[in-house]
Amino acid sequence: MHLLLIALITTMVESKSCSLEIYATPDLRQRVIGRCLEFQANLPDVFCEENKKNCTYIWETFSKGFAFTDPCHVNGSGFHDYITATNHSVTENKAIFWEGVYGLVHRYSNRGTTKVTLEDTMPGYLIDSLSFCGDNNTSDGLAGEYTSCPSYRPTENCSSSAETVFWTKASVNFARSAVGNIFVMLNASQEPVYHKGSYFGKYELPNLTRGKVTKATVYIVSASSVSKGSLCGSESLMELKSELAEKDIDFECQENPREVMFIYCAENPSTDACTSVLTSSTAPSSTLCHYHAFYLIAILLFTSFFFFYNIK
Ligand SMILES: *[C@@H]1O[C@H](CO)[C@@H](O)[C@H](O)[C@H]1NC(C)=O
Ligand SMILES: *[C@@H]1O[C@H](CO)[C@@H](O)[C@H](O)[C@H]1NC(C)=O
Ligand SMILES: *[C@@H]1O[C@H](CO)[C@@H](O)[C@H](O)[C@H]1NC(C)=O
Ligand SMILES: *[C@@H]1O[C@H](CO)[C@@H](O)[C@H](O)[C@H]1NC(C)=O
Ligand SMILES: *[C@@H]1O[C@H](CO)[C@@H](O)[C@H](O)[C@H]1NC(C)=O
Ligand SMILES: *[C@@H]1O[C@H](CO)[C@@H](O)[C@H](O)[C@H]1NC(C)=O
Ligand SMILES: *[C@@H]1O[C@H](CO)[C@@H](O)[C@H](O)[C@H]1NC(C)=O
Ligand SMILES: CC(=O)N[C@H]1CO[C@H](CO)[C@@H](O)[C@@H]1O
Repeated sequence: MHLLLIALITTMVESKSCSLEIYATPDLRQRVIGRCLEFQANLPDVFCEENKKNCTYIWETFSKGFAFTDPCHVNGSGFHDYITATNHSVTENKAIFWEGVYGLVHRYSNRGTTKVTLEDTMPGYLIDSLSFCGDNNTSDGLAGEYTSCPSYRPTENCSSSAETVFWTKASVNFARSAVGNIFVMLNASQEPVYHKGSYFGKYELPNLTRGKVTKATVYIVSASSVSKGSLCGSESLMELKSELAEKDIDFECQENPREVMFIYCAENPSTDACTSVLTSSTAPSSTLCHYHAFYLIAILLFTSFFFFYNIK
């Protein structure tokens, strides 16, 4: 019964979310305030009683950034107070930038545990995947449930939508917060793999701080198995390397790194890249198994010896 209900709800939700995708997110205020409460509740050590941020105030700083604005002509300075209100430092050596790998990079970052994406920080977490824009024809100045909003991806006719301007500001702020080694996850199917016009190329890389960021490790993820150097040595990656060098940032590049592929392959086990990762991993892990077995047997013998000795 329960299973049937869950299956029913899932199909309802799935079929509905597709048709609503282009529309402004309903209940935007409640969702942002709810996420703000949840973000702080998940980090009780950081947001202890005296450090608690006012979520109503945060919502106000966010919504005033685009309320009553023309959907395609939003002034970025409107989000300044929101960024200031939610801003926090990012743990050294943990910032990860990305393009074209939304699901994978967030499963890998594991809500800021393994690495920290913009969407794991407070400014990004509260707004992640929401669709919003202004409207002069509503009482609060925000687009209602059945109004469509221009995407976060800038287009020729709509280069300054609320979402584009918001994510630009948030990306610039995130890049400025990065310290130490940074990581960049890119998708091998995108042409070129590193694109100068992407959010990373256009807003994040130029705003990394020289001297504060010392090294960039690029992870390129491909569904097919990669011959060594074919992606890391490509023209666009060489361009990225030289752009980083201008900021004295060392460049390292890895194709289908194992720590990322184990997560990717859990969901895509039959892709070429995954069959080779799983095969190549047997050598070191089997040695490990031998050691484990050895210790287990030793411990078993030892404990059983004492067990029998005590009975006597
Ligand atoms: C939180 O912010 C709202 C809106 O700015 C304000 O009305 C309210 O008094 C603030 N609450 C606290 C506890 O400071
Ligand atoms: C919306 O209304 C505000 C205030 O009334 C006005 O300044 C602004 O130009 C209007 N925008 C559009 C797109 O009509
Ligand atoms: C954006 O707002 C700031 C401050 O209100 C103002 O100085 C600037 O001229 C505005 N920019 C545009 C493009 O309207
Ligand atoms: C955000 O926090 C970082 C790190 O603490 C700091 O360097 C930066 O100046 C802050 N930015 C704003 C807009 O407050
Ligand atoms: C890489 O991009 C392709 C094409 O857009 C997409 O199908 C694939 O899911 C992406 N890979 C990852 C790991 O997100
Ligand atoms: C909103 O727009 C509709 C049609 O464009 C118009 O009929 C209505 O009066 C407007 N409402 C307000 C509050 O301006
Ligand atoms: C942009 O606007 C122009 C003129 O209104 C139109 O011809 C063109 O198709 C639009 N381009 C896009 C990508 O929507
Ligand atoms: C401080 C700084 O370098 N800001 C830059 C961030 O990136 C954008 C886009 O390249 C530049 O316009 C800013 O000047």
